[in-house]
Amino acid sequence: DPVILDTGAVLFPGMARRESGPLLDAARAVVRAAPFRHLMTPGGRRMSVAMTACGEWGWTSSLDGYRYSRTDPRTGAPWPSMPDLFRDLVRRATHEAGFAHVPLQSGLVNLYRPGTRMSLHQDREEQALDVPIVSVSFGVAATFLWGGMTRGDPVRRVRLEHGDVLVWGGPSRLRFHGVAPLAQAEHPETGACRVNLTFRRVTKLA
Ligand code: MD3
Ligand code: FE
Repeated sequence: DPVILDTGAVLFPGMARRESGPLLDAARAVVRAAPFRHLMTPGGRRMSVAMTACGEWGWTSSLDGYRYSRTDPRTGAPWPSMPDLFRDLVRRATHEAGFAHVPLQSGLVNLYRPGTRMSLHQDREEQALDVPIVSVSFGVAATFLWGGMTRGDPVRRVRLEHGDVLVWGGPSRLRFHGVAPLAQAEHPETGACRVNLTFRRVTKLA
């Protein structure tokens, strides 16, 4: 059953667990076409999360800033298309959480190895802040850091497990969030890793 974490933030524990094999296979196909890479932050740091993307728009970062690109900057080719299995899951989660608009323009694939973390940040490069973000977690469980509207606000720790699906909309869309360093652990489907899929709408609603 869904758990309301906060206004607009709905957790569906294990929603993607039954289909994790095919979903992870689809993610591997994306990674074959657009391999994982460690992006640089505008501040000159190498991100410990390895990333790639699928769909119409891919999120990238470099010394020049954060941006969405229609093509993989490594190759100039369009990002791999978004697998139908991803679309179906995102539609289902978005509707069950009660939102009207489904975030299907961008699918980010994040790979966490032991020790990988994501520091507190806001997702605000998108022009459709009224459309929720959907995220899906696989493999080794992580501690998600759920902050407030300013960086210094207190942070809640939420465990994200294999197959968990989260929808973040309304006032939760702009909260600071991050991921604590991944523990050394094993999962039968991903080994020592955690894989996170994050879906967004990038452009303004017509
Ligand atoms: C809450 N990824 O890619 S997913 C990111 O686990 C990102 O890889 C984390 O933060 C990860 O930007 C968290 C869950 C998530 C994604 C976006 C959010 C939570 C969010 C945007 C607003 C509020
Ligand atoms: Fe984020």
